[in-house]
Amino acid sequence: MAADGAVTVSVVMKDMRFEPSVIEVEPGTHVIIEAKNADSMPHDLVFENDLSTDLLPRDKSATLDLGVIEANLDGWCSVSGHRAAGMTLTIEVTGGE
Ligand SMILES: [Cu+2]
Repeated sequence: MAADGAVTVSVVMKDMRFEPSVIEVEPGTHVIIEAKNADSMPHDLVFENDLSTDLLPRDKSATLDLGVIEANLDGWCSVSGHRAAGMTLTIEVTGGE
């Protein structure tokens, strides 16, 4: 954990999946995603709040600061067909209290 309590989560893009595909956090958690593409094709990571990584070629990484998470947040790969194929990532807020 960083000084402000930020949690950095490593996510790997591989075989048309995000691993992990669900990240559970307590409400109010500052989440930073470190995404790495370990697949042979390019991928990106886009969230419903419009935050996104660049399109990442193989072996490239990107850091995405999602800020403080208070509610579930859906993400996906915006490359055509990938979301439908299951390339999704959900930040899931747990009970917390
Ligand atoms: Cu993709």
